[in-house]
Amino acid sequence: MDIYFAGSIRGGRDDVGSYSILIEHLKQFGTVLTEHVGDEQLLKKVEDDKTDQHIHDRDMTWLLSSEVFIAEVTTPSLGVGYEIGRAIDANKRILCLFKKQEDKRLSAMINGCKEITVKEYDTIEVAKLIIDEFLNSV
Ligand code: 6IA
Repeated sequence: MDIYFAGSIRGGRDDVGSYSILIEHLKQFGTVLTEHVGDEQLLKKVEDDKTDQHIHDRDMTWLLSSEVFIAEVTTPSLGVGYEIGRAIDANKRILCLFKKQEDKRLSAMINGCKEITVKEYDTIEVAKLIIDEFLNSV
């Protein structure tokens, strides 16, 4: 199974540790096409040879070819929001994971969209269980 995992990059890397753990967990179900999202060094790696257009077009090819789309949406990201919209258009199965916090609420445009399975989690172990349940039902 090809899995597209989305998480904030230029939107902020506060949750990169969670992305990395979730990507490792996802690997038992198939191929994660976007492993770089969990790379703590990504922003230090200057992708000099790659223009933003190259990144966009490459990611869209991966997204459209994937079987499931999973996003960690706690850190708001324009790119992740855009990818979710494209995944809906492409009729992908979509899971969005949001870490419960007192001072933050998920966008109504994600939380209120019936094409998306939105799940809140408190610990990373709970997030893994949510993923297991979602992927076992695909
Ligand atoms: O707006 P954001 O940068 O937060 O968008 C993050 C989302 O867009 C991720 O889910 C990725 O799938 C995709 N994305 C954005 N930038 C990149 C990237 N390099 N490489 C791969 N996917 C990306 C950006 C250049 C990097 C050196 C900063």
